Amino acid sequence: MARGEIVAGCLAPHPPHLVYAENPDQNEAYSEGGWETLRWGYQRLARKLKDIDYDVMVVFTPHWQTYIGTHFLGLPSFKSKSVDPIFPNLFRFNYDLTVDVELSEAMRDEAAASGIITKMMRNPDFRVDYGTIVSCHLLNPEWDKPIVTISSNRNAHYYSAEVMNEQAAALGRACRKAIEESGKKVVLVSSHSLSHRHFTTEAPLPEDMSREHIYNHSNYVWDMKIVQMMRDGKMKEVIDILPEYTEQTIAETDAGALTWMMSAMEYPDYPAEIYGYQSVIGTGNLIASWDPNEVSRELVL
Ligand code: 2X7
Ligand code: FE2
Repeated sequence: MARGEIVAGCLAPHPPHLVYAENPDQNEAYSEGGWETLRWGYQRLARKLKDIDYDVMVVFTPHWQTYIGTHFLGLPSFKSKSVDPIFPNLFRFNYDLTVDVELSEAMRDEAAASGIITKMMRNPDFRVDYGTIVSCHLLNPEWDKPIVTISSNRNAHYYSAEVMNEQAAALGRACRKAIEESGKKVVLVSSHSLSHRHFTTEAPLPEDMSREHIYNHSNYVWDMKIVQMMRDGKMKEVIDILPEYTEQTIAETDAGALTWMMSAMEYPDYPAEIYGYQSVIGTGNLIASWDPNEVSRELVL
């Protein structure tokens, strides 16, 4: 069997606003659009992924929060309605997705062997979180590939952002090993915003773009620093300063997803592809991709 490989890594933010703005059949709410910079960036990245040969998308999400160990989806399909707890006005999405249980179990086994507490989610009534659904829908609106979701163990809150960084890096190493042994081609998805201070009130029309802007200048400067380091191929350095960045901007990197993905990809030293940056209800959101194949790697923006 050929060695499995990670064929791309995507930073894929999940504000439900982006799905709301697209008006897909699966979502019950109706919008007049909005947040085009991010949506057009997603559309471009989704087109690139169509040209990449891959078997499964593996998503690490901040909105499946587990306090004892890291959990993995463990049934071949999940079907239900996902309602955003903060924005039920925007996101009531009917999903019907398939899971690569074999790869999920292999990653769990490898993580467990490295000393990480783990569990498979085998409850058929489990509701898949909106982070998974938003990122997967925007990267692959056809939903024609199986996924695996990995939960966010809340080390950052129980211990510290430094402990989270170490634990998520260990999980990344274990997942890489499992992927290589599986023989599969895998797209990794790190589902989250960058800076994460957000407004506590919403515009009467949520998609009124005259009301949208970054929460404060400090968050903007930090986000741009991180984007520049990604462009410069300095992912080890980004992960090293992540605890400080996370604290200063209340970044959603607290979940461990970016650390997990970069560790699994062995800290790329080549430039990230940048697809767009825009605020959503004040948070900073970047769409980026790491393409290990230098033939298909592009300078996008
Ligand atoms: O989960 C989110 C988020 N990360 C950013 C913005 C708005 C809503 O939901
Ligand atoms: Fe979020």
